[in-house]
Amino acid sequence: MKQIKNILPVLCFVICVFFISGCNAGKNSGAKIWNVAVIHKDTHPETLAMVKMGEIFAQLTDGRYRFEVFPNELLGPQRETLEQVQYGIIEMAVIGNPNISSFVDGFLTFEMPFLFNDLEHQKKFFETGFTAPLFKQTEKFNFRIITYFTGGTRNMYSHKPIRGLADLKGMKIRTAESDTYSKMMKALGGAATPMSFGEVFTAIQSKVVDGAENNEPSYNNSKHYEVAPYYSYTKHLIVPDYLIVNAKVYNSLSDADKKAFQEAAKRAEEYERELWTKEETKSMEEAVKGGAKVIKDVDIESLRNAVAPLHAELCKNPYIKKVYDAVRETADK
Ligand code: BDP
Repeated sequence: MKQIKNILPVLCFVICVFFISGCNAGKNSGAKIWNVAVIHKDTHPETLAMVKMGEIFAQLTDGRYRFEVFPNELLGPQRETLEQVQYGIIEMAVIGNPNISSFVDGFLTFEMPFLFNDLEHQKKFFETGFTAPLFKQTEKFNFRIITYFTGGTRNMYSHKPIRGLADLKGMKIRTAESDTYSKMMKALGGAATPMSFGEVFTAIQSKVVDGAENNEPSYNNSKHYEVAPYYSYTKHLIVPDYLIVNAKVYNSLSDADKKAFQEAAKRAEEYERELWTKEETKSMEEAVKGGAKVIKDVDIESLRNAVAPLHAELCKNPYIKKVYDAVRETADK
């Protein structure tokens, strides 16, 4: 049994390689193909941004490179696609903060609830360039972070409304796999059940959890409103996603091509943000048509107060504190 467990990831990689080369067969016009994994569907801002980045990079390099974007968890959950990038099986992926913070502590700061005031604050902070040395620290793990993508604001959803702290008592809420989220849910009086994104619908449906938390596009695209119709604006997390690339692959680029790649990434980042707000609105409209009920009168202060000690606890780590202070310095007073 243990042996089967050990060879499973290897088998998955082999299947992925066959799958990818099968998809690329016949399409190669001399361009180098870079494969990109995104867990979201083809119309999600992150997927569209990666398609756009591929077009710009191709343009800037006279068609010497082409991106093949695989949406919908086709290449597996984020943790697996991150490993595929590390091993050079695929070139790039869009990965959530919790998978990165397991390598570099400083990223844990971004998992603190109520850290950023809003998406404008998040943008302002990332524009300072403060994260450049933080991003650099992942290179020793064979991947490089090129840019961040906004992952919107996350809200809780369940079979019942959540209007404040009292409603969360004893609730089991699915979160992404992060210790910080487990501590957050505990501080809120509930419990976190960590699992990968693709497992959430069934977990709510089969009552393994009472609900989950995510931004509007993920709530709508995964049809979570069918099993958790109350979407409550708790606004507890604003967490970035990142575009990562295999370090060797990136370093193999000439200086001019690196510049083109960075330029294409910058434009993709702006494009994703541009699409985001419209996508939030459209997603909620669709979810409401599908039966979702929007709860706006949430006592956010009761949640903010309950998780305040978590900030102090995490800031005991000097590096996390340094990132935390930099984030708070960019907040509108
Ligand atoms: C999505 C994020 C993705 C997370 C996912 C989740 O874009 O990075 O992995 O939520 O909750 O909104 O697992």
